[in-house]
Amino acid sequence: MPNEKLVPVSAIVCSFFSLCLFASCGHISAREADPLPLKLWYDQPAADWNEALPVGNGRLGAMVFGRIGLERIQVNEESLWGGSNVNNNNPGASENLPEIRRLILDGDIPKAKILAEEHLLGDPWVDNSYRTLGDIFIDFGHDDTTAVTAYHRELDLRKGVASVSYETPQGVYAYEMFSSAPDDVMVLHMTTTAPDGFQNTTIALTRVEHTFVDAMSGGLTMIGRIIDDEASGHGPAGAHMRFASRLEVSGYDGILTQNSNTLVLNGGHSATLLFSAATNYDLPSMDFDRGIDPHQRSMDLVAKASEYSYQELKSRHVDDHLPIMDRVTIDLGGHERDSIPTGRRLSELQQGASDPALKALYFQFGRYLLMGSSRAPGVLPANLQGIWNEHIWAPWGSDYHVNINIQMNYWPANVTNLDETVSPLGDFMSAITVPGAVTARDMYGAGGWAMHHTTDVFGKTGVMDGIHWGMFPLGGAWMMFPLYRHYEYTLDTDWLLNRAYPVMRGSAEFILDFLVEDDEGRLVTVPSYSPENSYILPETGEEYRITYGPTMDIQIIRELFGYILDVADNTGEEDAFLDRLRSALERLPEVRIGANGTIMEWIEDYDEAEPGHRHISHLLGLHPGTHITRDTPEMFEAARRTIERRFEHGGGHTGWSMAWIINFYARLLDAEAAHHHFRLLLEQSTLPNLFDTHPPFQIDGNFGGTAAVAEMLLQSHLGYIQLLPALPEAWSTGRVTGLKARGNFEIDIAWEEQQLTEVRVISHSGRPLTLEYNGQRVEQETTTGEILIFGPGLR
Ligand code: FUC
Repeated sequence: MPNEKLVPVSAIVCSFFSLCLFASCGHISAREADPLPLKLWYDQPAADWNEALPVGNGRLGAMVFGRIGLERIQVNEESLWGGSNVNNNNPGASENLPEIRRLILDGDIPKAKILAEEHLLGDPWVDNSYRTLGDIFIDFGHDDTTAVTAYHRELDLRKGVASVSYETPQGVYAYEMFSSAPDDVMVLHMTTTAPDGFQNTTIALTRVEHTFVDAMSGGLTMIGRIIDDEASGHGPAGAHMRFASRLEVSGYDGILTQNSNTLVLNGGHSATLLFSAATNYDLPSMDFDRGIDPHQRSMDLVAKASEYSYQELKSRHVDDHLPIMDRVTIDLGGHERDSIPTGRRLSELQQGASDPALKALYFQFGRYLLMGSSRAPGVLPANLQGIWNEHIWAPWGSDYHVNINIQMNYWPANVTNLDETVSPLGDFMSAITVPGAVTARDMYGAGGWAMHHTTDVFGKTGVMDGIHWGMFPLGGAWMMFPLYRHYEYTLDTDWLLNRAYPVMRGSAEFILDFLVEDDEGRLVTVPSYSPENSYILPETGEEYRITYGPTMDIQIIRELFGYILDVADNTGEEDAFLDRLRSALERLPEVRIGANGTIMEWIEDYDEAEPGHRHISHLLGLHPGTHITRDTPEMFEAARRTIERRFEHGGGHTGWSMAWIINFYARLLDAEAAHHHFRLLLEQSTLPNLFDTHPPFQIDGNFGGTAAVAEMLLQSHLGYIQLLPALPEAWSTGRVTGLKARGNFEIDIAWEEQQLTEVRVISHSGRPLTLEYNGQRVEQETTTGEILIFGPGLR
């Protein structure tokens, strides 16, 4: 608990602060203000999945449609995957690697590509998908669904509750649903005021494949097993993961009938459905485990939850969820539009309406989605769709792409005060080091561990999807950024030394062994690529991706080695490994500016096959990296030019790409460009339920957009805290509370007419604090738990 004693930085600050508290003016610290309602709401049922509303507890997710008559609730369990644990390292890799390297370094790219396809590409070829668990259907048995009035559907982000209500000639029907982390079940509570209560309300649980559903003991039980057949061409055939789910009716005051695979309610005015599910997936082994009984697990979870009344379950859920959401509040003004249904509001924004409050809602929705897809009771990190997926074969398998996407998922985690969401990522990356060590050894003859551009829950670390997409041996090294960042924000040394550091060090060990000398004596990565752009090979005019020493690799290595050396500085550790890191750093190629004034994407100044490409990998040093800053003015300017060139050729066309661009502009301290592109993210790449669209739905853009808002208001990557570094005119008056800065500081900021009026800092670490605002700086010693308040001009 922070020490609530206010430390008077100056008498003026204190009197300013107390004045504001009572005057309830724009300066007021939001900690004392009433929380704003945070709701997505609609006056119509969801027409399709992209209009349905998500609930999630990190493991169990649902999309609530709010359909009248026949309601659909699509459900997920985070680990339900097709496929199996397969070693997909090409057995011919290490034998052919020297020749492939020689060809690349000699410039014979066409031949190198042919050999790489033969000997580096994953073997066996495997790809599979995260899969839907199925649907709950509730047929309310209405005679006439057109006679409905007063329809309302909403998602309350603070409470984590989706609800639907409408009136029929018989009475009001209403229900609410949430996914509870403390009880690890999903709960749906429905009521009616119809005098005769529910009439023939039929509940079904379905899934299109590999499942049977039985009604038994007052509930529905689904038992399933994934079967992959030979014909699918997606990897080894066989009966794979087992899964189960259980739906029970509890606290019901009418007559429950059980048919062969449905439940029917007659009479009674309220009923609670409890739902849970499980698979026999085991994260530490990245495999399924015959000893786990998913049926028993889901039965047990539901049985345990049924000991509580609905109100108790709801309180337990809200008491857990709301304080986490409320750690951060944001007010950018413009709340008059809160009374417009969210879908309409978004289309009005798309037609030019100004709506800062919708942007604040989008920011909070990103936090809500990260909480819902990446925390206990779940064990897996958020995938390309978080945990929400209606498909058997999802786009890109709804997997774990690590050439931008899963990294982006975690950009908002610490800065928006959701430290616990990083934990599943830490566990996942620790588990990946086991197959990753086999890949490092068998493909590259290297120590440490490596993975390429994508993986799945079974931890495949060989090259997937083809050489053109997958030749990215530094995917794992980039994934070390969120692990180290978690330490930078929390200063949790247990996390650093016992979880992050061993994984980071293994990644660096791989890199040291993987680097080879080119004919200029530089150390380069080979083979590799710049995700996922092609260059024109000058000699032939053909397009290739496979290359050596692409700029992104060099920037990744500088960051990762820098983290490890920082840790060594703090722990005083010294060993030969650290010396190897230091000398390798000195021999890396320089990041250079090309003839057209942009940062060179490759080690040669090639023309890009797609100059407007969605990946802008060579700006990693600007964001999320830390090497391109206003202190490197030429690079800073070249970075801006690089983005402009992408736009001149149609860039920024996917949701996540636009989200990255907003972060770039925030780091370039260009408030108006950041804001303009945030608008474009909402205009072009946002679905009616505020999900990001690639297209189709992909959650990374939500997380990247959320991180970008934080980045506009607060940055701390340079060793000090920049306040309102990219505050746009459109957000001229506002406040934010509870953002986190590196060094374990918690920050509230209020501003008016684009000028900082108040900043309040809680020092959780007791470390020295440096704040910067508009060219002014203040440096201050702090003690743990101290609260510091500064007014305009940081006085
Ligand atoms: C990367 C991107 C694609 C897509 C996929 C899931 O490979 O290039 O645009 O987002 O991940």
